[in-house]
Amino acid sequence: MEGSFYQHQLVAILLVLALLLTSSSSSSTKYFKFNVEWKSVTRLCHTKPVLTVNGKYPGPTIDVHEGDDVQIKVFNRVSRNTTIHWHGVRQVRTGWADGPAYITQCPIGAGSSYTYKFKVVDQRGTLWWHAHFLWQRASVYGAFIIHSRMPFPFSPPNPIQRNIPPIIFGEWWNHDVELVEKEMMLYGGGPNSSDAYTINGLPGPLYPCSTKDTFIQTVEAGKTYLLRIINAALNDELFFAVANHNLTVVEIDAVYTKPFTTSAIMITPGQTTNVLLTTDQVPHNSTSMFVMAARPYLTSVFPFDNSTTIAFLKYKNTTNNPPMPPYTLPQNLPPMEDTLYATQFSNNLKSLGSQDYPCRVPKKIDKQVVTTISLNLQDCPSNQTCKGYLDKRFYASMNNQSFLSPSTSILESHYHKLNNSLFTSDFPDNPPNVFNYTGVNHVTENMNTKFGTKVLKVPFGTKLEFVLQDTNFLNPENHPIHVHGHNFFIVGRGFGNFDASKDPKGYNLVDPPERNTVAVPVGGWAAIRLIADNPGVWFIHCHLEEHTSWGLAMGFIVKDGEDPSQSVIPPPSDLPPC
Ligand SMILES: *[C@@H]1O[C@H](CO)[C@@H](O)[C@H](O)[C@H]1NC(C)=O
Ligand SMILES: *[C@@H]1O[C@H](CO)[C@@H](O)[C@H](O)[C@H]1NC(C)=O
Ligand SMILES: *[C@@H]1O[C@H](CO)[C@@H](O)[C@H](O)[C@H]1NC(C)=O
Ligand SMILES: *[C@@H]1O[C@H](CO)[C@@H](O)[C@H](O)[C@H]1NC(C)=O
Ligand SMILES: *[C@@H]1O[C@H](CO)[C@@H](O)[C@H](O)[C@H]1NC(C)=O
Ligand SMILES: *[C@@H]1O[C@H](CO)[C@@H](O)[C@H](O)[C@H]1NC(C)=O
Ligand SMILES: *[C@@H]1O[C@H](CO)[C@@H](O)[C@H](O)[C@H]1NC(C)=O
Ligand SMILES: *[C@@H]1O[C@H](CO)[C@@H](O)[C@H](O)[C@H]1NC(C)=O
Ligand SMILES: *[C@@H]1O[C@H](CO)[C@@H](O)[C@H](O)[C@H]1NC(C)=O
Ligand SMILES: *[C@@H]1O[C@H](CO)[C@@H](O)[C@H](O)[C@H]1NC(C)=O
Ligand SMILES: [Cu+2]
Repeated sequence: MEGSFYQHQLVAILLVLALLLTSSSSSSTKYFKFNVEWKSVTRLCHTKPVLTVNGKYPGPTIDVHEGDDVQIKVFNRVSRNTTIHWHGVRQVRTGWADGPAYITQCPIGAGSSYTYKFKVVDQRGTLWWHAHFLWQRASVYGAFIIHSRMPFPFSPPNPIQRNIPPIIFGEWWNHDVELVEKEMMLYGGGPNSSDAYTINGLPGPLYPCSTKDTFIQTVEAGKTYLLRIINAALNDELFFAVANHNLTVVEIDAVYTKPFTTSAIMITPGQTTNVLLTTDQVPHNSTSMFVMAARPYLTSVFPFDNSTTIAFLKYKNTTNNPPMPPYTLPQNLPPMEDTLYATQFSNNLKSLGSQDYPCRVPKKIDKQVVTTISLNLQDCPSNQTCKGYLDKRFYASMNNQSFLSPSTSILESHYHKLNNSLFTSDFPDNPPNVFNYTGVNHVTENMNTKFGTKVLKVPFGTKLEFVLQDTNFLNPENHPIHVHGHNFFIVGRGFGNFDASKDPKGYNLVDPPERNTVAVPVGGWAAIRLIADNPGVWFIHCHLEEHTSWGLAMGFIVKDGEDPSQSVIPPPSDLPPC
């Protein structure tokens, strides 16, 4: 009797212990404080006030675990409005915490604060955060790392070294970025190009007065490192390569991929890519530091920053003679116009699709929306001089709609069922005019757009396909289209015009890549599928900031479902007012 009592007690204690252990290893709430503040920063011998979080450029890294509740108190200490977006975090039912100004919230005013509260569900890997107000993300950005609670599904020969900083690409302007944007919108021309690309905020030694501002990553020989790569540049897609080292892609946008080894990657603004790098070189005095380089993947004929940023991978325990100019770029870095490379790279991306991480691509759809993504030329107001092409001004559109930001939050309007004509739910399902989208280069014909705040509204659970069709208006370009609140599957891509009778036959419905930002091929199309299972108001837009400013965007409303668990949660009490 006694023995069995003790046994029961022991079992009970063990159970309690087990519960404690599981609960401590499952979810918890992680708190962060973000102060948005100015910081004087010098690069390329130019000193200017830079908008930062906590005085850091780039901003602090957020580390959380899968399943965690996250609370980030953002205190706005500058005389500007601001918001922060947690790029790629799905925000299930918590659209209030998504961040795009006037889509899901009014901005956080000067001297005010707002606490973003959300849960990180069924995502693991590297994402990032950035300001989502005007062009503030030029300097207000950082990594958002979600640590998995499950073992890494790949086992390279060496144990994986994870604790090295992410590699974040950005752009630096010697002058005030706010003015660059203002000037662009005022005169209708293209924006001034950045003066440098940066790796972790540092331009590297290929720029004037910049050698001391070079990122150096120290590694040990014979190991395998996980590099978390983020493109936070405003307006440029980038190629990235490391001299003498191949990269094995294992994850994109916080979703595992089938591993594939490549000599370089292409990454658009908005995307993240995790790669494994094995330090298998035999370092000696003259090559103990290897050049890591990023430069644009270019599809635009307009002026742009065509420079190259470099950093170094430095093997430990070598003489480490500092590398001397001239620096040799990695031979494996693709040329800037290498669309073939970019295409092959994108074609190699596949979902892992394992038992633990199944690929949940919708095999059938309920609705298809075909939309052009286009640059436009708008006639210049008669009292103005415009600096776009042919004395007109640039705009951009989806299905010939240039998105105008409303003056209060669409999510609030939708949630409270306000009839304040803030937006209309009639985003066209198809291009209003059918023409040869990628045929002759349209430059002089009527290239105007319509202006408005149009959203696509679908019932909860809709299995949706978007066909994103580039056009030759002005200049075909590779556009990185980002969807908030949902990941999607890239089931097809191609050049020329999407052919509804032929192209769906070639779709990959087995292991298409899953991500939150797709590079739509230059002069081509991409078909993406998603399940609209996250109720709320979401922004869909080009992640080239200049194109978003010109209106290459739309709203996307997923209605509440029948079940209370399929509805937007009530707004938090500290939601900023307009
Ligand atoms: C943009 O570039 C032009 C030409 O170099 C210059 O005059 C202008 O001041 C620049 N604007 C900004 C905001 O840097
Ligand atoms: C990278 O991979 C390619 C193709 O698999 C191979 O030919 C090359 O030798 C590799 N380079 C390095 C530095 O390992
Ligand atoms: C490396 O440098 C050291 C000291 O400068 C020299 O003694 C050694 O011979 C060099 N080794 C190689 C492989 O160049
Ligand atoms: C970058 O553009 C400038 C101005 O158009 C040009 O002079 C220069 O040669 C270009 N550099 C590269 C590396 O293409
Ligand atoms: C590097 O040098 C340190 C100190 O001399 C030594 O402890 C370590 O084992 C060396 N590492 C490698 C990879 O050689
Ligand atoms: C042009 O005219 C419009 C309408 O009268 C006015 O709002 C705008 O400020 C004027 N723009 C310039 C540059 O003078
Ligand atoms: C919203 O307001 C407009 C204009 O006042 C009106 O025409 C429309 O019927 C209203 N819609 C609803 C759903 O109340
Ligand atoms: C579109 O224009 C291109 C280039 O002129 C041509 O090759 C193609 O056949 C045209 N497509 C259609 C559907 O007319
Ligand atoms: C877009 O809308 C404008 C303004 O109504 C119109 O002039 C133009 O023809 C339309 N373009 C296309 C491609 O539908
Ligand atoms: C900040 O946003 C509020 C709400 O939209 C607006 O009323 C105010 O004018 C903005 N202030 C600045 C400095 O842009
Ligand atoms: Cu774009």
